[in-house]
Amino acid sequence: MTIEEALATPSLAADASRTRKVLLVAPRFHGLSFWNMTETCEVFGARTPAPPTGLITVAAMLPAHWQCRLVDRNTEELIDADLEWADLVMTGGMMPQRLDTLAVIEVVQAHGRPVVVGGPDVTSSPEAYEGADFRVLGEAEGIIDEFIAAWNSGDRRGTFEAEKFKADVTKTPIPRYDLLKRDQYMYYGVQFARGCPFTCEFCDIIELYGRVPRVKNAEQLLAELDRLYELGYRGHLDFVDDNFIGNKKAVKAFLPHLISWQKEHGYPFGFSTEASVNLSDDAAMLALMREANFFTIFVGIESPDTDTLILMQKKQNTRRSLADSIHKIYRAGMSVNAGFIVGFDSEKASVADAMIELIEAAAIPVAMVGLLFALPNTQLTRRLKAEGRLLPQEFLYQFAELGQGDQCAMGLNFHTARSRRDILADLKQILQRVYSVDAYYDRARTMLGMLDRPRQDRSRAPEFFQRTLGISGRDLRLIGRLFWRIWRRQPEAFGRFCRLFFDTLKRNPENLVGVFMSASFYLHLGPLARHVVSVLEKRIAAIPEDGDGLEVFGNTPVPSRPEPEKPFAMAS
Ligand code: B12
Ligand code: SF4
Repeated sequence: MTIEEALATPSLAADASRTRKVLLVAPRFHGLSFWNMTETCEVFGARTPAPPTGLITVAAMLPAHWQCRLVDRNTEELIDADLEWADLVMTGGMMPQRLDTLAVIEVVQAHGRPVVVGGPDVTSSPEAYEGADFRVLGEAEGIIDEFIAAWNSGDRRGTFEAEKFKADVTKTPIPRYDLLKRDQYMYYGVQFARGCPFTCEFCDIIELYGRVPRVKNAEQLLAELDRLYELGYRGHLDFVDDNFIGNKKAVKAFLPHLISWQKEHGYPFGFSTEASVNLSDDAAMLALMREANFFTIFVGIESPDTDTLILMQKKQNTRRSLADSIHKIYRAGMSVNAGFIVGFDSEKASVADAMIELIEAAAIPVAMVGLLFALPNTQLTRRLKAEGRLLPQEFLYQFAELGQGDQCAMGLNFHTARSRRDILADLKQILQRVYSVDAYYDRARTMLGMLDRPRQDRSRAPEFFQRTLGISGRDLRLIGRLFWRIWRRQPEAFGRFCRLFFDTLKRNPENLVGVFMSASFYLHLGPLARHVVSVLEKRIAAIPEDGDGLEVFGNTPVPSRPEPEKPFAMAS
């Protein structure tokens, strides 16, 4: 039944016009992770890096007379009173949130409330969420109206599946940023495009959002910025696009509007995003992004080995010097964080030295190096399954029990081509080398030496410190906190940090923000690297000399799903 049909039925029309109270619950991310940036968040006075942009986007699609509230389990507890208030709970997210999503479903149902799940993991693995009352699969724009109509017509169970890649993102409403509590997050997300034109074998983006990037229009995106500005938000905004330059023509048409908006408002926002490395080939794009005030880019480099890049279908990373490409981005004024993966079939021998050399030559301080993980619903997973090499999902839960392995240490959910022990040892060696204090700060210094941040006209900025130093008052307070925290928590890095700070202050004060970012990331990444190394050591020790190469913990190689990391106690 459509909304129009439902409204034509008198009793249902009365029901449809009733206010509903919808509680959105963002599930907690499981375990320690490269991305949860715990220590960095503490410096920023935040509790988690970023808000659940998907859930607040869905909230904006609900009928205007429905009331919404958000509880983010990464920053606060879900209490009885929240559930008693709600008529309906909506939840869901990505894979590392699955255990908590399942726990939320149980608790909500125990309170006699219906629960709707959606988001990338629900879409990729709907079978894991059969217990939910409603499952909404795919992009909500294409399907949420059907759910609303079904709910209004009295249905209390169902699965709704959007047609793939058909959602018209030019109709996506402004996310309900008003539901967020500002101090809980380091940065907010905005989305311009969905989808990526490339076909990397391990990636689920193209399965979830398609290969033809769909973009919002400029007015729509600027209206989102207006809303954030009105709400008083300033500072870091992440374009959560899968590949910001996926549709270059559309982005180049949009960026001049973004630049004008930034100029008119005195540059209240600094942007980050994710882009493929061919960004470095496009001088015009780099110049536009620089002028719009993009300050950092996440790039998937994956491997130093050309054969491996070809096997994973990442041809855009071949036929180039990866280090030179990264340096071009630095010279355009943007720092680079990059992803690297170990464990591909084509690795003939150790890749550790080559990967370390590349990370050092490119001077990438924040390098996310992890084990290959076959995500559900990818070309890689289908191939491994066909080859009989895919391990059951439960295999990985045992590493979660090893003191919360993060996603970097949780990979290899398949029978590897190369010795498993050697792959794990490679990752261990890489992390030990690249995250020593000296190696990290050396890369940060080299990167900052190349980084050419623009000097923007900030005369229209509303805050004094933004006009003079390009730093908001809030950020300035955080700098004091950063010095104190490094002194207390990472005394071994304090000397290197101070030297980098004073050098940059003398040579290029525009780059000071880069110094603070690098140092605050290292507060998290230094200890995280040591933790991951300890998990890898346990994994290596659990491989029997004469076994089939898989880790064995206790008597059962494949244990059942563990309980959620924190017993889901309700606070009243
Ligand atoms: C930003 C982002 C992050 C941020 C997280 C910010 C946050 N707090 O959410 C960071 C950088 C921290 C991150 C990390 C990771 N991420 Co991530 N991330 C993204 C990215 C690029 C954008 C997410 C976003 O905001 N999208 C914008 C919103 C509007 O889209 P959406 O969430 O899909 O929501 C739509 C629908 O899904 C649906 N929907 C969403 N929620 C709900 C709920 C209900 C009830 C309903 C009805 C519908 C619904 O409706 C929305 C509108 O259409 C996505 C890719 C993508 N395009 O979404 C990957 C993605 C979500 N990440 C992914 C992964 C794997 C990870 C990591 C594990 C590893 C990695 N790739 O680095 C880590 C784990 C982090 C951890 N702590 O453990 C996968 C998830 C795959 C899966 N099957 O679950 C994705 C899909 C892509 C990818 N391969 O990287 N990520
Ligand atoms: S370039 Fe990035 S988003 Fe695009 S397919 Fe490859 S890994 Fe996925």
